[in-house]
This record gives sequence, structure tokens and C-alpha cells, in this order.
Amino acid sequence: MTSNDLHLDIQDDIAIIRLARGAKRNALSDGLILALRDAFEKLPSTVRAAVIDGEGPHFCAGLDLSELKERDAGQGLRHSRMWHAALELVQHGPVPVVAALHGAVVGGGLELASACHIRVADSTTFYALPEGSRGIFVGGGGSVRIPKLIGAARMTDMMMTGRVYNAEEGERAGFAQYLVPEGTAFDKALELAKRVATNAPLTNYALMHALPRIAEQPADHGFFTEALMAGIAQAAPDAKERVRAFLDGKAAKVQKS
Ligand code: 1HE
Repeated sequence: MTSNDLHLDIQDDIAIIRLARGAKRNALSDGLILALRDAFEKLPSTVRAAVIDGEGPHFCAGLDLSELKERDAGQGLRHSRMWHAALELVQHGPVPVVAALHGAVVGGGLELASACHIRVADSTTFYALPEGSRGIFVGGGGSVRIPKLIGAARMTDMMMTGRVYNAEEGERAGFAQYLVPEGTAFDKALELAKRVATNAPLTNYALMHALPRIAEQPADHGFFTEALMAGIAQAAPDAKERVRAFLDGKAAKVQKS
């Protein structure tokens, strides 16, 4: 499924995916969620990283409330599972994803942001989970992903009390890894995506697929999975070349920031 509400632009090896329903604050209709799923499913194999951002004054106002139908329990369950399938492709799809955040990052918009690997927020960003006051619950994976960023206690408070985190508070709490001046989130996200795209593909794969699983495992299993992944990664020709280049003085040293 395609949608005029989602723009996909491929610049070299970076996919730029833009929510383009600015007039509706990029509210996530079913069509937009399916278009997002399709975009990640069909990314050309030359793409090595993606940036996702939102048109207009806000990143995303969450679920399109005008589509909130009176669903029976089974329909509600399937609707939530549709979101899960789409956001699973963001988190565990073909490439690392950097989210460029500004303005409202609320409800399902926060669920989408939390499925990305790196979040860059500008100083206008604010985070909220208005589901509590709308009489509903998160359904796009938020109860799994958001506590991993900020902890279950903060998420409980946000949903129970309607608490809104501003950009600085959000960065401190763990929503975003980067906080940048107003209007610069996209540029910073693109710069980071380009940097991520230069990594060995297997290293990025390990970070997307092995690290989150290891974090869920008991320590003994985690150490073993880590050893498996380390063995696979270092055996790749790419890894051998990169290490050789360093030893030959041809690769960049780590610089003090
Ligand atoms: C929308 C939506 C929406 C805006 N669904 N149409 N999400 C929410 O509860 C957040 C609801 N939205 C807001 O609180 C505000 O719109 C914002 C803070 C995001 C932005 O405020 P503002 O003043 O810039 O815009 P606005 O005037 O409120 O909205 C502009 C238009 O977008 C307006 O439509 P118009 O036809 O009158 O111009 C709004 O109705 C429309 N709009 N947000 C539908 N969300 C998988 S489960 C996830 C569950 C959730 O995400 S629940 C949280 C839903």
C-alpha cells in the first residue's frame, strides 16, 4: 500500500521517510501505518540507514482519533497487531533508523519514535501519552518499548497524570539520545545516519538484532549469545579489513570529543 501521506526519498544510501500529513499533525491513520510498513519492507538493498521525520510543526500527534471506531475486542486486538507489525519493521527491519523529533511526540507518535534506534530531538520537542485521558491504552508497542527508555514508573506517571516532558526533561529521562537547537533535528539525524551507514553491515545487524535480545536474557545466556555474535562479526571479511587498516595506520583513531 502506498500513501500520499508518507514521502520516501532515497539519497545515496540513506532513506528519508517523512510523515507528510502536517495539516493533521501527522496523525497516524491506518493507511499511514500500512504505508510505513510497506516503505520499510520494500527499501532497496542499497539503503544502509534511514531517517524518519514529520512535516509541519509537530513530529506526530499519535493515532488518528477520527478513525477510532467502535471496535469489538477482536477487532481492537487485530488493529493493535497491525501497528505492532509495522513498528516491528522499523525496529527489526532492514536498516538502523534515526528519528528526527520536533514539537509533539505523543501517543502513537511516541510509540513510533521509541521503535527507532536513535532519537534526535530539537528544543521544541515534547512527549506525552494522552491515551490515559482518552480512555484507551497504548497499542503500538509502547508498553514494551517506552519502559525500556524511561522506566515503567515514569510511563505509569505519564499515563495516569497526563504529565508532559519538555525537550530537556525528555533527554534527561532517556527519550532522546541527542538534544539539538530548534530546527536542526533533521540535519543532525541525517549526519548521524550517514555515520551509521559507514559501519560494517554486520555490526549494525548485531546492534539491531542481538543487543536488544541479549538485554532481555539472563546473564549466562546473554554472555553466550554475545560470544556467538562476536564470533560471527569478527569472521566477516569487512571486519578483518577494518582491523588491518587500523594496524597499518590507515584508519581513523578515536578522537577525544
Ligand atoms: C488530529 C490529531 C489526532 C491533531 N487524530 N486528528 N493523540 C492525541 O490525543 C493528541 C491529539 N492532538 C493534540 O493534542 C494536538 O493536536 C497537538 C498538540 C498534537 C497539536 O496541536 P496544534 O494546536 O498544533 O494542532 P490542532 O489545531 O490541535 O490540530 C490540527 C488539526 O489536526 C485539527 O484538525 P482540523 O481539521 O480541525 O484542522 C486536529 O483535529 C487534527 N489532529 N491530532 C486526528 N491525533 C496504537 S494506539 C495509539 C493511541 C494514541 O496515539 S492516543 C493519542 C492520540
